[in-house]
Amino acid sequence: MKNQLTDQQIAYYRDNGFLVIENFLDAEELERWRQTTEEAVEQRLASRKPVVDDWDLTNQGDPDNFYAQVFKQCIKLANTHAGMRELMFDPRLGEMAGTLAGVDGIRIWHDQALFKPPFGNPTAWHLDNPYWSFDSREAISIWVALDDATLANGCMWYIPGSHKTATWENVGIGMNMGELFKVYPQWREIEPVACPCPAGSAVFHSGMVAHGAGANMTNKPRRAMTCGYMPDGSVFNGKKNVLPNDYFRSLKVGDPLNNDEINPLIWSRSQA
Ligand SMILES: O=C(O)CCC(=O)C(=O)O
Ligand SMILES: [Fe+2]
Repeated sequence: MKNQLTDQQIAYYRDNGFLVIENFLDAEELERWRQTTEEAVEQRLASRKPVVDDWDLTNQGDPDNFYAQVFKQCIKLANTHAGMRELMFDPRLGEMAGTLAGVDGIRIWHDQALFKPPFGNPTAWHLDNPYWSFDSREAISIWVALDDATLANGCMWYIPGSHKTATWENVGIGMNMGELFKVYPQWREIEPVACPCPAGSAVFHSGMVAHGAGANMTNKPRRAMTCGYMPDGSVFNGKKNVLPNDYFRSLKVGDPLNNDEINPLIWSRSQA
C-alpha cells in the first residue's frame, strides 16, 4: 500500500479538494480488496437483512428505478464481514485521511461498496458531508477503484476548489446531473477534472467538494470500495443519515459522535 504522502500531495488535496493516488494497492492487495468486497456484498444481499434499521439492503428500493441503476450501494460492510472490518480498520487509511484533512483523529462514518452496473446511470454532482449527521469541512472519503475507472465506465469527476466555497446546501443524487449548479451557479465557470485511474488506485476527496461520475457505457461493472470518514471530535447536527434509530433518538444536537461501536476511531495522532 502506497500510504506515504508527500507535502506536494497534501498541498494538492487542500487546494483542489481531491487527490488521486495511482496504484495505491499492489496486485496482491487489490485481489484481496476485490474478493473481500464481492464476498461482503454477496453476503449482505443473501442475508436479506438491512444493516441499519430502516435502510434497505442496497438503499435502492425498486431495482429498476433510476438510482438503483446509478450504483449497487451496500453500506457498513465492515459491520457484517470480518475481512472487510480488517480492511476498513487499517490505521494507515486513517492516518492518510487525517493527514490530508489536517485533523488529529479519524472515525469511520460509513464504508460503502459502489458498483456502477453495466450500462449504469451517471452519478449526479453532489456534496457528501451535507448528507451526514455532523458538519465538518474536514470530512473526507477514500474511493478505491476495484476495476480500471475510465471515461467510458464512469470514473470520478471533481470541481476543483469547490470545497472552499461550498456551504451545507446540497441536492440529492437524482436524474439531473446538473442540479447542484442551480445551488452553486458560480461553479459553472470552473473546468471539471476527470480522474480516470487504473484498478487499485485510490481517490481521496473532501466531503465538501463537488463530485460526480459519468454513465457506464460499457458492458462490465465499474466497482469501487469506499469509506467516508469523520474527524474525531465532530458533533451531532440533527440529521439521521445512517445512524441507528435508538442511537439517533438518544442524541441531542451538539452531542459528540464518539460511540466506538458505531463510529470506530481507526487512527489518532496521539496514539499513533
Ligand atoms: O462511485 C460513484 O459513482 C460516486 C462516489 C461518490 O459519490 C462518493 O464516493 O462519495
Ligand atoms: Fe459522493
